[in-house]
Amino acid sequence: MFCSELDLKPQGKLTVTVVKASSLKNKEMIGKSDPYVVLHIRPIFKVKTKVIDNNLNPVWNETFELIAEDKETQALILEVSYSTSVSTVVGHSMHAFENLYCA
Ligand SMILES: [Ca+2]
Repeated sequence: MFCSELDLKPQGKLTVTVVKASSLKNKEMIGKSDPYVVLHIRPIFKVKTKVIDNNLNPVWNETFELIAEDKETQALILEVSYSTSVSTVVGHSMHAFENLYCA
């Protein structure tokens, strides 16, 4: 039987607050890098914070709600990127749901 990813039924809603990052590496020759965070559980539902210009210790304090369909196999992915002409991911982290409070 064919079962596509789209058939997954939501199991829970995850509220994530992206607070801040610190001591990011500067990648710009002039000025400082402009970081933002992209987060997702499934790659087709990505959300992102606003870009904070010229700050290597950015504070976002932005809250997102993400839907999790399968807490056994899915995880929360967070990626810090810099806003440039070329997209560069400078760091990412993955959080298995057993380590998170899932409402
Ligand atoms: Ca900049």
